[in-house]
Amino acid sequence: MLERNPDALTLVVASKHLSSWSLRPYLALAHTGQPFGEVVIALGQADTPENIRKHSPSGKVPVLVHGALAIWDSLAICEYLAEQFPEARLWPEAREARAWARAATAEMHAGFQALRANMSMDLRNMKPGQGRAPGVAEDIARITSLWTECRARFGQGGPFLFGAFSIADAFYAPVVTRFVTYGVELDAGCAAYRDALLALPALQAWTRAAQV
Ligand SMILES: N[C@@H](CCC(=O)N[C@@H](CS)C(=O)NCC(=O)O)C(=O)O
Repeated sequence: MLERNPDALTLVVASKHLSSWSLRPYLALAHTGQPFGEVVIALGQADTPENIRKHSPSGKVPVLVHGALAIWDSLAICEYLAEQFPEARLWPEAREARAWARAATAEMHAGFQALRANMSMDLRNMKPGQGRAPGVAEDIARITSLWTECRARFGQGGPFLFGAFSIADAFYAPVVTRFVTYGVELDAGCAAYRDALLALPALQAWTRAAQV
């Protein structure tokens, strides 16, 4: 059982080299600066479903455990963190930017099936040129045009989609690592955004931990 201290935060994640869903709330939680514990469940083992079910009613991770409360689903976790730790400014402050950030995040949460199916996150291998199945080029084109538009409209205050780091960046971080793994070439603006995300200490720590 996890600790039931009402203030303790524990993020239950799956194998760090593979679980794009887990990386997203990890980055958001790291951004809050709150101390938190982690439980890592290995994917693809005989006891994986059983281990996940100990923490998650949906049978999927990530799950954030906050005291007696368990929150499943990466987006619900990020929304909860934004509410609990408003000083972390996980959503942009300006109304229009916040609406766009939520739409961009929802688009990632619900979409880009071809990219997900054919370029799954893999932080241990380089696979340049692989994964170019039908629909993938269209997903990449939509993502890069969205990044370009967010940066042009809202990116003046920093290197991320809405200037400062936000939940939208947490959601696109696994796309950035896929673009590296599968050797997807980017124009200068998108490459600068990719490199800003890759330089995030929390993403670097996750990637290091994913190697073992
Ligand atoms: N919509 C969920 C998806 C979570 C998900 O698919 N998690 C995968 C790990 S990357 C999982 O738990 N897979 C275990 C299984 O399906 O047995 C979220 O956003 O958290």
